Amino acid sequence: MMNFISSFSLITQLDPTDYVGFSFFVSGMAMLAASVFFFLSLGSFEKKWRTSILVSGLITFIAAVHYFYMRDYWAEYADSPTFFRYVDWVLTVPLMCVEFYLILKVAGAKKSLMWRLILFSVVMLVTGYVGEAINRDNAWLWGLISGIAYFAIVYEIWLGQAKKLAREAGGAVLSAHKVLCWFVLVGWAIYPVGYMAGTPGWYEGIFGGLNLDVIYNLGDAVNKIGFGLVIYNLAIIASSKEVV
Ligand SMILES: *C/C=C(C)/C=C/C=C(C)/C=C/C1=C(C)CCCC1(C)C
Repeated sequence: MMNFISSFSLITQLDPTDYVGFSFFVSGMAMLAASVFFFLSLGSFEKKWRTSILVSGLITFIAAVHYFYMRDYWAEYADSPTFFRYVDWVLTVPLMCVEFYLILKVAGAKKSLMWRLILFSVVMLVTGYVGEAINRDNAWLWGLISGIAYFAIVYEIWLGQAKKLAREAGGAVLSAHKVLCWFVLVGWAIYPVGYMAGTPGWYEGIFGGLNLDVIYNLGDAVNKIGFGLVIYNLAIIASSKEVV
């Protein structure tokens, strides 16, 4: 009977022992819950913080929608949904760059800072996609270029203009900026590990035993929800003081 039903059903069954599929499932649910949380909290903040919270919710919501699709893709084909993974990232990572700009606006951040971060992030992702999907034989080289763009982002926020603005803003903005910087340096470093686990190269012996999708799914949940919560916390503190 079960087989009869599943042969006609529109969705493929996710095997409960399939831990990769499970990580897609859990990550998607966590991201959906976070979106509901951010959207419903919108009313409790002063106007100037609402855009930041809205963007936090959009980041997790865009990811959740992609995760539901990627979960089914995995269940159906037992293959990495590489294309949709990168579509998700190319929408959400620039939005994370926008978050830096939004919180630093109080110190006079210019749009050029935002566009610079977005440009670096797009270079990082496009070259990563080429290495993973198009030119896998040279994955190490594309990964290296991608890594340089990643470090350009790290430099900009840790030591560059963004850091200077955060220092000028001081207080809760500076603290939030610091935590976001750690997310980018440590949390985002999860991704190159996933990349090395899933592409051919000299590093295969080191990371080859790990599963690319599990690592990416973990990274997304930690970073997207974590980023949102840092912004949420900042908005709470700033709204209650009515200054900053
Ligand atoms: C929500 C999604 C996020 C925060 C995705 C971040 C992705 C990265 C930081 C990816 C970085 C990569 C490298 C630094 C080198 C290898 C290729 C990538 C694209 C995996």
